[in-house]
Amino acid sequence: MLTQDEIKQLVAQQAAQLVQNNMTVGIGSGSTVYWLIMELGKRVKKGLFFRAIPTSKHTASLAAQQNIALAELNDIDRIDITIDGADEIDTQLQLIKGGGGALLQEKMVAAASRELLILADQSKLVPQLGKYPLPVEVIPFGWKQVQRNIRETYNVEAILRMQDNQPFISDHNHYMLDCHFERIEQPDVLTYELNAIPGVVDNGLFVNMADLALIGYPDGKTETM
Ligand code: ABF
Repeated sequence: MLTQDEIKQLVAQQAAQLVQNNMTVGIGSGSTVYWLIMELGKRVKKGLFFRAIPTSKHTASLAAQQNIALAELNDIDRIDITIDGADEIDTQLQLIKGGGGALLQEKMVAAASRELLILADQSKLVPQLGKYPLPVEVIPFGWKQVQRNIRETYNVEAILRMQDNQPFISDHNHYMLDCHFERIEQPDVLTYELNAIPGVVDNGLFVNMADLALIGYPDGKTETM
């Protein structure tokens, strides 16, 4: 039986084969994408050339270490494919993302892509989104008002993410509220409602964005959905 990390490596190896010469590729963030970057690095060593649009500073740095050419989102027209991880995936391929704190750039890169492929081990599959706390990225100014608004509107805990006893700061200098919805009945409605709250930058619901998910299982099998 494969460990969770071995499953992540397996799906990353398969996904890396989809990248072809001269493509522009969005590269997600997280522990599954780490393996993707390592695989792509091996292919670059053998002569593959593609442009990567990273979704976080961490991904940019890992990709640069693997001699992958980086490009700015502002400098390209469309991204051929973005390959990323997720925190939860439901049966309709709706996602919760942002556990790693990079949801804003991940969503902007995904939105500029012709195709969004999600890589995950089976533990990410859920019948309904919401058990994983939904990250909501907020402007630090007045963040407590946003927290109060979410708590009172939805009767859920909205907890300021901390790191080393300080508020977690995203790549774009925002805070993150992790919102314990438990069950999200209508992701499409919730994403618009949350983003309409003044002070919210974006939230981790990716609705109707993923085209395909490559899921790995402990027995070494993979399936696309
Ligand atoms: C990323 O993948 C983030 O949105 C998410 O938090 C993370 C989780 O996946 P992994 O298990 O690959 O670290 O895209």
